[in-house]
Amino acid sequence: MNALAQVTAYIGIGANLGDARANVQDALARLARLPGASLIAASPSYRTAPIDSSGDDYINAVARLTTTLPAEELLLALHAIEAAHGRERPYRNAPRTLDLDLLLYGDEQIASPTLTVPHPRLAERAFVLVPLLALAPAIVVPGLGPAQDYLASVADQAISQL
Ligand code: A4P
Ligand code: MG
Repeated sequence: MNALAQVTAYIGIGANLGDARANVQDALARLARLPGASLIAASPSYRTAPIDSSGDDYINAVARLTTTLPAEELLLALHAIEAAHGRERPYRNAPRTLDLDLLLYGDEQIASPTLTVPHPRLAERAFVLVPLLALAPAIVVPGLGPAQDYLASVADQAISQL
């Protein structure tokens, strides 16, 4: 019997509507229950100023999973968790109860109509880089190199650990 290959994936979690802290915690609880995935670790939560977005400060965190789900199925599972939080999409970068982004999926580079991995704006955002590096200080982003190398370029973005 072949064991299904386990892939390590990193999920970016963000919320700035409703009880954003609780939404992030609940997202982690739902990720922990996801069939075909195991929640291995979660970063601390951070309060972050909105970037290219409006409304209240965000709460952001990053989770590390191992999963046997193909990347597109994992994305669908993330959408289902967002939907459970009543996520609406009135316009791009609108304030949101919960946003789950697939940041990294093993060392794969994916460019399909519905999925781009690594997440295209990952290295431009302190709200992703800081929690990601808290979980994985030596992480290398396929196509970009060590995530650590991009920290200095986001130093002007306000972020504080809760
Ligand atoms: N999609 C493609 N690739 C991916 C991926 N790797 N992960 C597609 C997730 N989704 C991916 O996403 C739009 C479409 O992108 C999806 O249907 C999926 O097929 P969305 O979640 O509906 O829309 P969005 O969140 O507005 O877009 P996106 O691209 O996730 O926005 P960003 O660039 O992630 O920005 N400021 C702070 N402080 N904290 C935040 O969390 N988040 C954003 C969202 C802006 N500013 C923020 C924060
Ligand atoms: Mg998103």
